[in-house]
Amino acid sequence: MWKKILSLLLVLALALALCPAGALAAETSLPDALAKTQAYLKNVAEASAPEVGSTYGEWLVLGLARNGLMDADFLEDYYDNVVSYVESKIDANGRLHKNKSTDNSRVILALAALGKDVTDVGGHDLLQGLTDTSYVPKQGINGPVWALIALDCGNYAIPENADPSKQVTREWLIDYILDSELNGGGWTIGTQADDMTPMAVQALAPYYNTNSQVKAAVDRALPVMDAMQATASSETLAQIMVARCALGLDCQTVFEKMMAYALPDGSFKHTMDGSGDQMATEQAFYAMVAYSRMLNGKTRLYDMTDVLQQQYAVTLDDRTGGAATVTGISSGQYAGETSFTVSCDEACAVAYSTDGGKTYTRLAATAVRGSYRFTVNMTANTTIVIVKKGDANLNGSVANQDATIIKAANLQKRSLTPLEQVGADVNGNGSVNNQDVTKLKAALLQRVTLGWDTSN
Ligand SMILES: [Ca+2]
Ligand SMILES: [Ca+2]
Repeated sequence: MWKKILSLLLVLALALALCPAGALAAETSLPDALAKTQAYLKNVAEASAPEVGSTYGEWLVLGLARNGLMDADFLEDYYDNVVSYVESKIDANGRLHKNKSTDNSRVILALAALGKDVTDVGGHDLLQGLTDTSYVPKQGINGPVWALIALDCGNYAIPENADPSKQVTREWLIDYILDSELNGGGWTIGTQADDMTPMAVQALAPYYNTNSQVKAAVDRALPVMDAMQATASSETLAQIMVARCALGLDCQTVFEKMMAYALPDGSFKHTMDGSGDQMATEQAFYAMVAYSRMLNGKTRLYDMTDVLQQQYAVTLDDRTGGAATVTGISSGQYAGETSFTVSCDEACAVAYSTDGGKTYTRLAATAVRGSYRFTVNMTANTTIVIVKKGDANLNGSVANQDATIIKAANLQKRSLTPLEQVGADVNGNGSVNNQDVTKLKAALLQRVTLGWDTSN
């Protein structure tokens, strides 16, 4: 109680010293405000680890992670809480809630911000819950808006829906949002433009420069958001800040307005005559993070590819002893959907593994005059391996020894590792048997030429 009165007196003294009223808030710099609110939220999270929920959960974690705090113990505790939550809630369609697809989207955003694999959360793929056009908009425009933000945050490929006629695509989500626009611009979950307006702009921002309908709708929303500011809560101002920053527009004016809701302890009020509010504080914080990221040339608040690039880097493992030249992909780059070309002076096979080498999938190539082109979509840690066809012991050369090894394997006198099987499958039909020995021997006697694995 005394502490509260003392802090109130302190605020009063500062306010009197820095008249006129409001000047205190407006003069707080972004770095100072960020540091103060981060300290406040970190204390909250340290007192009790965040859990899945619309407060004390994903938004808290996302804000801290996007401001660079990635290694606190409570973040690992949060991840454990998410895994337990997912295991207890998720249904056969990958949905965390029977009506609200935003639950999947919100958790995806927080996990992506932490660099976690959203396609394997305790063995569940959270993207799967966002694939059905009859489910995603069940709660209204909120669903498609946050589904698009979540799918784009890691540039994720959308998994297949069981019913192809209900397959969610990015185009479908964009069209849904565009079709929901209010007359005169903006979006709502009620009857007039509300926080859905800046949220829809956040979702559409990545398409602003490439889709003229998106650009027109966003341009209509900008004056709507300006008009909203006069009567906005701190949360609405926070959403407008995130939307403007996503478009690379000035956020200083909105930031200064939002700072009028800041309290000396780093928390934020929801309304001017209210008291510190957790939801308002979390939103104000990530809005400031969005602004700070823009000023520092970092990716958008909801563009987590900067984190995922490090987490889901490709490893390129060339076992051809220098015979292969690879272009379009290199070790350490973010996978996603990637096309690359391999030129090899002998017949080679290209395979990839996403489970640390336990299994390999062979990639079919499209021939491009002397080199071969591959396209693969990778969402988790992926190793791409290039081996010479017939090189069963993976030493970079194809010799009689390899034929002997394959023969021994066929007689079950020797086992082949999954990667050795890629080299040993000389005819590329997916299995290793005597045909491969015969073909390899013929090739060694130069009676046949080994071919590439091609798609035709
Ligand atoms: Ca060999
Ligand atoms: Ca074979």
